[in-house]
Amino acid sequence: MSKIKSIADILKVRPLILDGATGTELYKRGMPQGICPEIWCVDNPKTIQAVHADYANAGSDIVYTCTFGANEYKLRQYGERDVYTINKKLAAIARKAVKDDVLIAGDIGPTGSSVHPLGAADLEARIEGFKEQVRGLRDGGVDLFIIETMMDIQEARAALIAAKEEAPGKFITVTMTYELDGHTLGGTDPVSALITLQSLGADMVGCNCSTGPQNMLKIIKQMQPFATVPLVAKPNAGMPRLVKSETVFDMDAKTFAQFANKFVLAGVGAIGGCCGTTPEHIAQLKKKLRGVKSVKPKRTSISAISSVRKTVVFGQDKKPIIIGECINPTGKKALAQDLREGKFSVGRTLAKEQEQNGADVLDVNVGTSGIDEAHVIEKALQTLVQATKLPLCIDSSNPDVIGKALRLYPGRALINSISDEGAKSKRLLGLARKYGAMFILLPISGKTIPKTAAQREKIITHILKEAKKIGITKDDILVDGLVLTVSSQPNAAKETIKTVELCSKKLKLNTTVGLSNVSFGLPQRKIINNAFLALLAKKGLTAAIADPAQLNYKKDKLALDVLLAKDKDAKDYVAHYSKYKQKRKEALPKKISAKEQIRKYIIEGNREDIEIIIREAIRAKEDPQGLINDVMIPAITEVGELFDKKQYFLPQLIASAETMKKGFEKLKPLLKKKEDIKNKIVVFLATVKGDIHDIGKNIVALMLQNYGFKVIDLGKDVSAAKIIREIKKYNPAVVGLSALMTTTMVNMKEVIDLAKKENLRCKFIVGGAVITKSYAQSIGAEYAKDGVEAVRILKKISKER
Ligand code: B1M
Repeated sequence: MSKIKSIADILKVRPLILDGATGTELYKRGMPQGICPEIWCVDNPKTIQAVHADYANAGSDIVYTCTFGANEYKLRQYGERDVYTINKKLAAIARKAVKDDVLIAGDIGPTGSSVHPLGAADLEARIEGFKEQVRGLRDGGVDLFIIETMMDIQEARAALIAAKEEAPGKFITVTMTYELDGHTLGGTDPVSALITLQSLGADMVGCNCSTGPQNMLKIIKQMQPFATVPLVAKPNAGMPRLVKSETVFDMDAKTFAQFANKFVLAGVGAIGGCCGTTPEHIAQLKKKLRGVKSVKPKRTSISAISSVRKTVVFGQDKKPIIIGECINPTGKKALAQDLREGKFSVGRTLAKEQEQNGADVLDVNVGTSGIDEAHVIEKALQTLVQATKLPLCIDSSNPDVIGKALRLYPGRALINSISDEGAKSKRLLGLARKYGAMFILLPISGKTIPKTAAQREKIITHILKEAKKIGITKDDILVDGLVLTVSSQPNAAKETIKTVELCSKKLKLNTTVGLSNVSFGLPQRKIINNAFLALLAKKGLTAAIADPAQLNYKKDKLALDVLLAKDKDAKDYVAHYSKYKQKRKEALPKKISAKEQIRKYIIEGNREDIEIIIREAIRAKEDPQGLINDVMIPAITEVGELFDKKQYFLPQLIASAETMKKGFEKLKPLLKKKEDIKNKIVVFLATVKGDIHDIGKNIVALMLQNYGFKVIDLGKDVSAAKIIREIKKYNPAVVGLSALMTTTMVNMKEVIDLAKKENLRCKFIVGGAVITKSYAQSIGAEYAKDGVEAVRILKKISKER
């Protein structure tokens, strides 16, 4: 019996026990601080072997290889490039450390930077990077893979794709790490992460690190109703506490193990410990779980799609899901023109409008003449994953475009559509299976459009059979009811209604329709469309592809729910309509000023259009400095507030910062020199160690330059040692330090203390959002609230010299 079978077999009977923390155990046993743990373990195999063996003896069914940071990005920081060999050796070390009945999991951790389209790192490069690690682990003899502590859903997908492609058939587990607010740093909620990862082929999904068992249990409970795979929990030994600048986790083993049964009842098939846990924690877990049976996932399939930040569940017992149809260049000149120019601004606006108008999912079709569709879909996805929360439906007649989009899309997408077209259908079904996408089944065979529901049934059954052969379930499909035009074919609507009824009642399949076709050629199409939707909804329609702005349905539904006492205390109705006026205003904006547009673009993170609108503002004689001070800085501050309120997450913050930078670069040459001071003193500027915020520092630098000061910008994340080295070299009169975080402001003191120790005579000015005058005084520096004040202080210093 293969080991992979045995994992699945054990899971049917009882929960698996994972290991506990590795890092803390290694430090306890003599690993020095500040080195690369993976390289150290290769050089000191006995220590890591003892850790593995202790966990196995304590009761772990699975131990993790010590390869959490053994990826090319992290190893490179320690000058090591042979990723394959390090992983292979560490896998072999783990294998040797434990008996044969203990499984070895090849551990893959995050690299520390987010992946396109959520971050800057290229997806294919990241997949290749992980593949190197997978090859090493596979050849070193691991039984399964564990992708853990992921913060960016796209990086988790990259690692999962790498493991699936490089080690097909191996059991793969993926665990993400969640903040206390229940989201990953990238803003993904547990259900969306689960839907995305289980459909992409993870055999177990869950969470590790970040929280103690109590909070993690809440996350697992959210996932359980949607899980088709067993869940995994690897919590820390309680919440971290800072004791004398050291992080301590102090939940004792017995208290920790009290949670074991609760986790199992919540669907956990594998449980272990993360930071701060020890072999004793594992031994206590083992004791608690003796004789405990596993709880099977409640379902084997699910009709749900996901984006980075939202899941949409389809079901015949629910109101129809609205798939917004407007991102389609057919008949939309502005969108087609935009796509030809390599832009996606119109698409962004259409996405936002449809979301405001009540769409649940967005259909994305970028097929038009004169473009490379595969290239354009990438641009569209990049914009849409930032601009909207809604999951996407990839709409193209070209399988290459669909393949590219499914690989890149950081969620579970819906494909529009697959019909009976021989080799093409086969290829599309294969893509749906590989990337775990749902798809719309279009009951058309070849070029013939079947007129009757009975003819359509034959095609549906045939495609269904083909799909089933490769492991696709009924729940992965929405059947298109095929809407033809009633003005030319009087029975068309009746046959669609019959098809929908047949699917929902007899075949037990989800359905959708391209609603507006029905009214083609008739006046007041909206009336026909809405009436048709109401008829279809009664027959169990699951979804409708439509322009949400043209639908009364959603509004009628809200009213009906109040009248039929389905909306308790009219909560949904009030929530929707109390915001309604404001929403309409936003949806149909009057022509807004360039200044207001700049603000909007920074808040939206619209990198593509910021330069154009800044050009427009300058043409309208706006003052460049005023644009920075009165529009752009308040806008990015507003972004910070949204981030604070958890309405924005890191990807949105990054997009806004990049937009701000792009706009700032455009304005920079236009800022007028204010005056030339004869005694041009030299000023250093730097953002301190650990802090990468540099927008404010760059603005201060520009202001100082415009007043004639000679500025040497040392950059961001600059260590105290480097600043001191540079001071010694260039002897500046003033050193300006910037810090934006409470955690990094303390590093200003380090620089000033070091300068004093070295008897350096320069003066210090400090600034940044978290800095106060009293803090500046307490560390022996002058405080500047902003660039203007920095100029004033420097003028004073110049005069004194
Ligand atoms: Co982040 N960030 N960020 N961020 N970010 C803040 C600072 C934060 C307040 C957001 C929030 O939670 N509300 C918060 C810090 C919380 C705290 O400690 N109090 C925060 C966090 C937590 C983080 C991360 C940890 C997020 C994460 O990963 N979980 C991460 C940190 C990474 C790191 O540094 N190690 C992070 C990352 C980022 C981005 C990379 C996405 C991006 C920075 C891009 C870049 O700078 N290249 C970013 C941004 C844009 C912000 C906000 C939204 C805006 C900062 C900004 O540019 N403001 C910010 C929220 C906020 O401040 N409201 C936030 C506009 C700028 C003109 O103002 O820099 O204050 P400011 O500069 C002013 C004055 O302060 C002064 O003059 C400038 C002009 O008026 N000034 C000086 C500044 N330096 C001076 C020096 C002087 C004199 C005056 O003399 C030398």
